[in-house]
Amino acid sequence: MSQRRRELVATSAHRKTTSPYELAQVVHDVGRRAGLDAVGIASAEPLSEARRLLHERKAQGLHAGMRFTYKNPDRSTDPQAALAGARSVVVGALRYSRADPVASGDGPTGRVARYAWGDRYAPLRVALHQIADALNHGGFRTLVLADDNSIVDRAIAHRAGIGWFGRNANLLLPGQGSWFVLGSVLTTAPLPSASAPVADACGTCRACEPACPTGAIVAPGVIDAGRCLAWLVQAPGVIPRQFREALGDRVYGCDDCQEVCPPNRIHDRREPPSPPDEGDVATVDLLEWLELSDAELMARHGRWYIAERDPRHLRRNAIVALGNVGRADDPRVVEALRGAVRSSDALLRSHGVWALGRLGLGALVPAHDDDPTVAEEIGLVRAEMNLPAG
Ligand code: B12
Ligand code: SF4
Ligand code: SF4
Repeated sequence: MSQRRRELVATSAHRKTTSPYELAQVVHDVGRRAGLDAVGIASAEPLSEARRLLHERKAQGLHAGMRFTYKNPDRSTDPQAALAGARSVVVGALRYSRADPVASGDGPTGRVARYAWGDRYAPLRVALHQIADALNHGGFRTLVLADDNSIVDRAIAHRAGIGWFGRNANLLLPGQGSWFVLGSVLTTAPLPSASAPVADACGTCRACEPACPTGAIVAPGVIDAGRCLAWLVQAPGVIPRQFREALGDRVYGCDDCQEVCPPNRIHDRREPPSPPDEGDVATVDLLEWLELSDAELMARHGRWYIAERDPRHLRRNAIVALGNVGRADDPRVVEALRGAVRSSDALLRSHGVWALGRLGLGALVPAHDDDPTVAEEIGLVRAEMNLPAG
């Protein structure tokens, strides 16, 4: 996720005499013409089940310290807290999957999850604003929310009859799968909402559960964020050691539980995804990444959710990926990791020590470090490689 944005669209003075059903039709038409793949309408009553789940998962520690919608569950599940007088929520979904790009470059690369290849929230917002304009024209107030924590998007989309909750927690659209970003227009308009939610269509499928590299799907529809790679690459601080190998070449996001999902596969076979958009970033050159300045990294990837807005977390991810996919006989990889263990930043040093150990280059690991986390990592790597303690 990138940075939070919200916009209040001005109230129009003149309310047109259009029935709620006609207005709902206008909303659907405008949304589809604006490029949305699905449009649904929900009532703006509090999302009491999602609220219960947020509190429950927080109490169980499954949120792993995430803030987002967990920061204030009572607000993020109440549309009226975001827009006083809200009566309906129009939900839009926009497909983000694109065909795999042709690989380029000869260095080790890091993988970016599909939702982050390009900014799909920008066209989503444009489409949602067109819906908002139509409602404003009818004299109603609106608030566009996309990539925002003021509402639990999947829960409101489910209520709007757009899709069902998969066992991997994603919202799947019937016949279309889950490669969608979601956004909403909160409005004071009393629109007719979906008559019934979409029925579960996972059926007997269980494909996503064993496909998760870290066992983060702890129960159907329940993700332990502390194990989910998508969170671990965004979280501040040290990536827990037991998940570093599973991270593989990922530097941002994780798609495994969606890649294996039959509705996604069937859809992509029937309608092959369009080519990547201009500027889409599906992979990054890990060695180049480690050379970039803070400003350059943020200029390239600043719209991503980066812990503390500090690009050191991207470098940390790149170092782990380099440990997983770099080659020990590639002098550029060795030099990059030597640079990491010489860094003034203990976070990078400790992951650099791990990466050297992972590549069997324990002999290059320094004997000592004043920082306790780095010193502990050095001790572990030396023990794993049967090297004498420093
Ligand atoms: C926090 C967050 C994360 C966290 C935690 C994810 C999580 N599952 O909680 C992390 C960083 C790990 C994450 C990862 C991803 N995220 Co995210 N994330 C969010 C965010 C900000 C809040 C989600 C939230 O409130 N969760 C709270 C819990 C209670 O809800 P839930 O886990 O979504 O569970 C729902 C269902 O599973 C269902 N449910 C609950 N119990 C049960 C039981 C059964 C049996 C079943 C079937 C269902 C079910 O109810 C819940 C909703 O009420 C939303 C944006 C937003 N404002 O809503 C995006 C959002 C959910 N993320 C999104 C995306 C794209 C992703 C990733 C695919 C990105 C990636 N490739 O790396 C992964 C997918 C990981 C996964 N399998 O869920 C999209 C999802 C679109 C979709 N089609 O579903 C959203 C909606 C952003 C957006 N606006 O488009 N995300
Ligand atoms: S995003 Fe990756 S780590 Fe998270 S639940 Fe899905 S497969 Fe597991
Ligand atoms: S992989 Fe199967 S069980 Fe998992 S979400 Fe997709 S259809 Fe449902």
